[in-house]
Amino acid sequence: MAGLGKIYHLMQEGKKTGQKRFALLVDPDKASDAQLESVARQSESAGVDLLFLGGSLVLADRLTYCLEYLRKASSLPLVLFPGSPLQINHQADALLFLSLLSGRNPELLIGQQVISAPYLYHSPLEVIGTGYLLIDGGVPTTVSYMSHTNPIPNDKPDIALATAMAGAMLGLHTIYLDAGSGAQTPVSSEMIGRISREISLPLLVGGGIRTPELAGRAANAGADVIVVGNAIERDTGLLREMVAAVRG
Ligand code: 1GP
Repeated sequence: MAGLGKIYHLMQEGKKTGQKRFALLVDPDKASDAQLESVARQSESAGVDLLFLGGSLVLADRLTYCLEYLRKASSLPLVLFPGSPLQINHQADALLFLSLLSGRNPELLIGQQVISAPYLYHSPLEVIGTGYLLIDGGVPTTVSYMSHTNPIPNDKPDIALATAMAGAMLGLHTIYLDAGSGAQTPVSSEMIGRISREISLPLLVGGGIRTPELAGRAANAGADVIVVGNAIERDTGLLREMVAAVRG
């Protein structure tokens, strides 16, 4: 097993020192060549720390292409955020090994992980065990539909906290609160704060973070890694301001 490495340490060190990390999510389905080019060109100078790749439903077979493109054009770490085992690819640097702890669908709690484990166990990828919590973002999201699970209500931080505690005691390495791509309402500051104060694992937060203000709010509330997809897909020009807001 490759074990944890520099990507996890970046997150862990951020949690310890309060230095926030910004992850830009690239959806391989939607990223045109022009977008990949602009992501590669702007991300490093804007201060992006990590490039995440993946989606809860991928229709086109473009993951390898996107990885190869970004590998050549950027020196940022490439992290898979897979919606299914079909999105495992050894050309990335790391993979978030997700267990959908907020749901009660055994396939996504452990079934898919068992299927992909023998392949991942001997791979060079840094595999980061991640407790994945889907939070209600005000609109039905692809991930909620595809996973056959109900998200945790946004105004029930206690449920999210108890779930994150279970993840921590099960030995996972990070907790990811996701309101889902295109969420109307991002994860509440109260929920982020509760978990960040109680749980010593790096906390990733994403979904519906469309403005620099919302990004700054998530960071101030206690998110260690702020994940943004849609907003930058629509307007790469926002990148610099978003990262600056996260850095505070
Ligand atoms: C990653 O699903 C999010 O956690 C990304 O959400 O596309 O709404 O930024 P957005």
